[in-house]
Amino acid sequence: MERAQQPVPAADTGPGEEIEQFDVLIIGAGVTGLYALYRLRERGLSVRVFEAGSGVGGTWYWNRYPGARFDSESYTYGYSFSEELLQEWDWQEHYAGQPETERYLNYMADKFDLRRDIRFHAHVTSVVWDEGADRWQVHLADGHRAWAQFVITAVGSLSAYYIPDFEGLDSFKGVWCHTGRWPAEGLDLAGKRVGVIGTGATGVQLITAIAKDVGHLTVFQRTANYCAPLRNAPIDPETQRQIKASYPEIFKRCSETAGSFVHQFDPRSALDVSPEERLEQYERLWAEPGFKKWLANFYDIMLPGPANEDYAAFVRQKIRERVKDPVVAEKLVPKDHMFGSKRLPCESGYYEVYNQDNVLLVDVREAPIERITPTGVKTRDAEYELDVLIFATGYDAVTGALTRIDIRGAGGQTLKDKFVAGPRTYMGIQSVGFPNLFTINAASVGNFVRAAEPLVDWVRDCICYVRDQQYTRIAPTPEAEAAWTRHVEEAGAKILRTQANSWFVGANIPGKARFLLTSPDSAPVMRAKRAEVASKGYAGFVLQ
Ligand code: NA7
Repeated sequence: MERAQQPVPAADTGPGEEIEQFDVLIIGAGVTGLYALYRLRERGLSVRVFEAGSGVGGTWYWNRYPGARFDSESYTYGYSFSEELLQEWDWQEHYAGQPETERYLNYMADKFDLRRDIRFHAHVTSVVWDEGADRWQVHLADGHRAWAQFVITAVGSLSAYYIPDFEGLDSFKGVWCHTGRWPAEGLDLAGKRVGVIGTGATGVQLITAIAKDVGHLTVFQRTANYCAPLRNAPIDPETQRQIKASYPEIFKRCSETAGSFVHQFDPRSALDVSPEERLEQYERLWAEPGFKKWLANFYDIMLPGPANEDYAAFVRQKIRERVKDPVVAEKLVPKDHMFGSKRLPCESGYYEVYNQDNVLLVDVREAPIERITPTGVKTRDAEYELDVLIFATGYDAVTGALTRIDIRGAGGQTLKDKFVAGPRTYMGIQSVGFPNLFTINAASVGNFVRAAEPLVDWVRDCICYVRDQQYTRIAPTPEAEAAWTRHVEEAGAKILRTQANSWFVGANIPGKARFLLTSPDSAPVMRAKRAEVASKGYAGFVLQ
């Protein structure tokens, strides 16, 4: 049973203004927001989603750049909650491209009639706690307002796009865009002089996809990445049948791994086998699709130390073999960070792009970008004429999407101020002083939908518990938050992810405090911790 949504006149409303009131407001209609809407509505709560875009999909709505695709296996990424949805949807490729994923999310939204509770073009500017009433007031850029007892920020962990503050961008006479805001109508790149800044997972996909069509491509690379072949392929009918028959096993396998991917590490150390056997395994996995070569390999290639360095040397050699010009090859070989300390981009012909005559690699660590000019990009050493400039420069990850909204909690404190030295939360989910605000975008990582489903289920159960027990608010205790923050720092210091300068630790954004932005714990450990907290009546939280 759904409760009717009652517009309620408020003390601070203008004449005739009615503010909608909901039990739960969700910000964002991406994979997490859609699922949260479905699950909360199922429990009879009145729910509204505010989505800035004109359609559903979040990351898969905004990232329309050529080459955008999964590097998780498509059938591990879909929702697991509906057997009907699983059986109805035929993934076309092992690693689906953006258009297919956006279609899938639209199909899901339509199948479960989610759109009637989503307000599109709804850009949330502020979220303000009303102390006396124990509810949030949410403001949109168009002046619309709503109240909700609970707010869920399903705003994504990589959605606040980042464009470096280069001098002169305003003067550029060509066309420019960020990959995370690729125009829906597309960009005509045929025959054009195109520049791409950034060679992370996004840049690698984009560069590979456009290199053949553009007239000339200049790639501005600051840090070379370890990249591995994706080896994508269409899903044939027999494989499709097998996938559909084995979803329970697929999801069970995913639920047992650290990042909710389908691959299990080899429990052996790379150093416990002979060099021949080690190389045989490296080569065998290298020939396989997706993340297997990384996540199904000897477990200790993902720990700082000699096994990691041995595998890094193998990958570096793979890069050298594919690039004809040895000088260019050396520029593409990463030397300043450990394999796996950054996200591994999967590619489909990336390195061969640099064998094309129309492609130039510019090392901007050697000769930094000085400014954007009306006609292109000027580095310390040269000027590059461009018709189109594309920023594949990443995101103000996890916290950026929160701090770009004016979120004001109890006593008027802003979340931005509170997070100035890094996120201060309990399990990523809530922060002291911000009752009933579930920052779930700060608590989900890995194979995204696999991680998001159990997290959303936990939040839904928590909200229902608070209401069923006749409480009006829930927030962490200061002690629980401090202990979690310490845990992130201490446990985080030991993992590979914190060893490189990447978005995982906020190092890609000038001035951002260095702090691990994802949980240092594996997905199974996080699920167990959350389950224990719930089983103890939400231990570590204050319910009032
Ligand atoms: P990433 O992985 O943050 O990559 C951003 C890229 O942009 C990276 O190569 C950066 O170089 C480069 N960058 C950023 N700022 C500059 C400046 N000022 N000058 C030159 N180059 C710059 O973002 P992606 O979008 O590729 O991937 C994000 C996630 O999306 C990824 O992890 C997947 O999970 C999907 P740097 O390495 O910092 O030297």
